[in-house]
Amino acid sequence: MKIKQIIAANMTEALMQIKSELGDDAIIISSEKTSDGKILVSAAIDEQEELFFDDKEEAQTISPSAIFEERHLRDCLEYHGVLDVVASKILATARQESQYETDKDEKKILVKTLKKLYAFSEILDMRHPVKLFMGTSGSGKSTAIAKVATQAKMSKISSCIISTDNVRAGANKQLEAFAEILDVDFYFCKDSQELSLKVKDCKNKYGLVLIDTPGINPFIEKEVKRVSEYCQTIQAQKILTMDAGRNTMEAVEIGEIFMDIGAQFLLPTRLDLTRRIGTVLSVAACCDMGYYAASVSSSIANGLAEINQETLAKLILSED
Ligand SMILES: Nc1nc2c(ncn2[C@@H]2O[C@H](COP(=O)(O)OP(=O)(O)OP(=O)(O)O)[C@@H](O)[C@H]2O)c(=O)[nH]1
Ligand SMILES: [Mg+2]
Repeated sequence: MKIKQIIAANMTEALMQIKSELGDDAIIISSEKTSDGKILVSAAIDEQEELFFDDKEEAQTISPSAIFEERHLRDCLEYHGVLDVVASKILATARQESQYETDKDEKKILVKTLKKLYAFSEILDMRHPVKLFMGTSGSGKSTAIAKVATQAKMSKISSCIISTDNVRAGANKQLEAFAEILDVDFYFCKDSQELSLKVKDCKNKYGLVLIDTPGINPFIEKEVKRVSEYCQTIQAQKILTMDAGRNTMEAVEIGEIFMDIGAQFLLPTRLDLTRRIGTVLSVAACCDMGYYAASVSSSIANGLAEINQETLAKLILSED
């Protein structure tokens, strides 16, 4: 990434200089007034292929009067290890949002920013009664499903669990045992045809239909194809479980593979073992996924934690 600082009489002049020196793809990192009333703008150009951020939006609409003290937020994003392109997008959107906030309160601006950038789902969103969970092996699919079934039960919503995992020995036994404890009906489908029929039937009988899929290695085409077939066959809210502590670039690469087969929402797991949420923020942004919920314990009784713009802002700012 190439970074350049420019001092100009006003923002329009600064933007023109940035454009001519760094080109159309430059991203504004910060802007502040100097003691002699000029404007100091830092801009960067990412030499890697940009994942999705279009800074032209900002260049046209940012107002010089909308300066918010963004240093702390920038430090927080760096601490969490958020990918540069995602951090730039968050900061640029925060600058846009700060134009409408008279008190320039960092938390308020961040909450609005996150609301604008990300989609958030409720755990028991009944508009999507069929929920399919996918992810790499051991990423927490079955645990998450058992937690959702528990939460549904507590809210007096009937649910059933369908397993399609015929790969790992004992995988069904474990989930079946959970289902028995929870007093939730459990079914097994060996292929997408069976699954399609079962889902049709279950949709009429239960409030929620929770589908578990085999844990896959996303770099093995044959394994991806298996889950892709399930995704294509049924209409469902498709949720990717992902260990929040994974390496960020690796996680984005994996996220993109799951996005290609239909994953729409991210369910970060093992957040209890993670202090930095750069992976979570980067995967959702780069793979265009909303947040479903977070898993913060291995204990099923603890349920999933809701993720929304407020809880996410709190995590980013590392507030207790
Ligand atoms: N600490 C912690 N452990 C978790 C969490 N979620 C799941 N686990 C643990 O991670 C392990 C794997 O979880 P599973 O739910 O079996 O993962 P899976 O994706 O269904 O695994 P496969 O079916 O083998 O692909 C288990 O030991 C869980 O108890 C979490 O949020 N926090
Ligand atoms: Mg499992």
